[in-house]
Amino acid sequence: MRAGMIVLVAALSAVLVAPAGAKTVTVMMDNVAYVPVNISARVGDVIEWKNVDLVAHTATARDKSFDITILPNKTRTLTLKKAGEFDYYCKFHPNMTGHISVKP
Ligand SMILES: [Cu+2]
Repeated sequence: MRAGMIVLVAALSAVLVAPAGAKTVTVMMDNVAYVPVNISARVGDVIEWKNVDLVAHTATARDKSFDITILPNKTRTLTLKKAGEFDYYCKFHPNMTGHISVKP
């Protein structure tokens, strides 16, 4: 119970310190593809991958800066911490590729 409260407070704090203007960009994982393939965002923004397929996917950066597994019917998020160009792919379906352009 106490641990649950601490997690909740931490989550609320994270929301409160999010920079003004931060946005969430949604990428669907649909039919073994990222939709859209190319997205652009800014540092502080959140990428939200929504897996609507019946199989698990990953969002794995070529430069290993992130590696997230998204189970079927699940959504996972990543807060962008650094600017740059990030190519990523799914470890289970190497033909499944995407790109995130992150501006400062
Ligand atoms: Cu996949």
